[in-house]
Formats: sequence, structure tokens, C-alpha cells
Amino acid sequence: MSQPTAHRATRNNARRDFYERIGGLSMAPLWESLHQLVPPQPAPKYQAAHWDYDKVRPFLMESGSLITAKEAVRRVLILENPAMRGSACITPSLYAGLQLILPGEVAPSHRHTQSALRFIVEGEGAYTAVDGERTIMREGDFVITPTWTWHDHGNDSRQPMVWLDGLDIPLVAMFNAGFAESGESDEQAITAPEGTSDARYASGLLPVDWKPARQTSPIFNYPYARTREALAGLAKAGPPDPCHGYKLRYVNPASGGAPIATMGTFMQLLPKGFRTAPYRCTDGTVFSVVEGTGESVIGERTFRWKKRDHFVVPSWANVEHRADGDAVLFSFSDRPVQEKLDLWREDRGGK
Ligand code: 1HN
Repeated sequence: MSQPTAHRATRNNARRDFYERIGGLSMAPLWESLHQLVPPQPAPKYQAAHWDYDKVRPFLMESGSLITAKEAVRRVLILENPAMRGSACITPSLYAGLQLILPGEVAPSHRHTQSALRFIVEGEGAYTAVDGERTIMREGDFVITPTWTWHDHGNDSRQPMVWLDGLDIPLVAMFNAGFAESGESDEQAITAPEGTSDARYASGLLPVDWKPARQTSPIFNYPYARTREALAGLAKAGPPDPCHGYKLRYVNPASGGAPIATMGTFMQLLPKGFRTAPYRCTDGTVFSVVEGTGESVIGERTFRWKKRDHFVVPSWANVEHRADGDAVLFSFSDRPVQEKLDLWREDRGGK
């Protein structure tokens, strides 16, 4: 052994011995992990993934014959990031799943501090009740279940209903701020007629003396018919954004912020033949395809998608979407949290 090599071996042994001794006091040397703790740019430990609805749907329907919504409490197949199996996460901060509710079923009332969003993928006519008011859900509707609100779902229609659930479960778990309780009966008491929230808060007007008590939006169903009309109007009004096509964010009309404090939700129209310019941002994002077919290049991989497919784009991964005909994509991410913390960044590649 040459002199410097021998010296290095002795030094490394001394360090290892030192690490072991301080380990006994629950201490560790920062210099061994500093670069990993503070990477020069995001280095996500999760990956891009795509769920083809044609492959997913038969399993969802099979789950319908294995367990009732009542027994399951929520009959959901979790969309789990392939690089985070066992975690129930689609990104490190977000949970996603596809929920099935069959005709005649009730998913019993409960509440929790985790906030939820529903994005309706298939079917029409099931309802969700949130703090005493019901709303009937249709394809493309975006519905919120704010933190600590009582909620139950029921399906009085003749068709199965499937929706995407997005929850901030991993964020709430990180803070150890989770509370939950079950309702006294399966269906909560209804105290307001259907349409009350819509009338009070969703027309660019607010009750004159109403003051918001929380960050959450007072509107709990953002129907697709209105969203689609807004997108069509935008497309008539001007050119698409190079990175996004025509993209809108859902908003709490009382604050201008996101409808849910922890999750941002978006809808974008990619016109026929449109290719978005390369784009990346720090919010890992879950997409649900509402209309059309196309493909997304995410990092090194290309995923072809169609109506009702889902895919996830990791933080800081380069993404380019291409639409065959007109296509519409719903998406959600933790962007409002990152913005509150002054962490959110994007890279528009000069566009
Ligand atoms: C939940 O309450 C719902 O209310 C869906 O539909 C998915 C996943 C984990 C924990 C609670 C719902 C959920 C959930």
C-alpha cells in the first residue's frame, strides 16, 4: 500500500469508528449526506407513470363484486407510484385513487382533516353530500370535500360511477395532523336544498354580509359544462400559451386562491394538433384525460393517452404534450402549498 492510500484507509477507519460512537447518541455527520440533503436541483425519488383506463376498468368493476361500498367504507383502487409501492402515494405529497360506487350503494358518512377532491371520470347521477348539502355529479365535474367536513356518497342512478380521488394524505401525515371520525348514521342529515352553495357563491356574487371562515372555497361543485364553456371561449379569444395551450386554474371566488388550501386544480385545452413547448415545474402533477387522444413526453419516456386515462409527471421532469384532435386535461398538484412557502418554480425553456 502506498503512503497516501494507507493514510486514507486509517483516516476512513477513524471516521467510521467515530460515526459509530456518535450513533450511540442518535447523532450523525452532516458531511456524509450534505449534497443529497441539498441537491443542486430537484432529484425526485418517484417516477412518471400512466394508467390505461381500458386495463384499469375491468379490475375496478371486479372490485365491485368483491366488496360493497359500505363494507369498504370507500371502494377505491389506489394509483400508487411504481417507485413508491406500499406508500399509497402517487407523488411524495399526494394520494390518488379511482373510486367505484354502484347503483343503490352508499359510502357512509365520515370526516377527516385530509382534504379531498373528486374528478368525475365515468357515469352520471351519483351524489356526494358535504356538510348538509348534496350535489349530483357528472363526468368532468370537479368536486371538493374540504378539511373536516362530513361527507358521504350515494348512487341513485342506474350506472356505476367512477371518480378520481385526490387527497393531501402524505402532507397531513408529514405534519402528524390527521384526525378522523365516523358519522352516527350512513347518510348525514340534509339541511340545505341542492344548488344552495351554487346560488350563494358561484355566480360572481357573494351574500352581502358573508365572511369566509376558512381558506376553502364555499363552492363545492365546479361543473364541467361551465369549465368547458370557459375553455372554448378562451380558445376563441386568442392564441394558446406555448407551454400550456389554454389552461385555467380553479379558484375560490372569495379569495382568488385555490379551492382547497393544499391542492391546486387545473383544466387545459390542447387544440387539435397542438404541441406544447418543453416545460417543467416543481409541483409533481397528476393528470386525468377528459377528452381526446394524444401523447406526453415526460423526461425520456412517451405515454400515449386517451379519455379516462391517468398519468403523473414528477417534479422538475421535462414535459411536452401533443394532442391529436382537441384534447382536454384535468390536473392537480401541491402547487398552492409550494407557493405559500415561496418554493414553487417553473422553467418555460425561454417561452
Ligand atoms: C376518503 O374519505 C374518500 O370520502 C376517498 O370518498 C378516498 C382515501 C383515504 C382516506 C379517506 C372519500 C380516501 C378517503
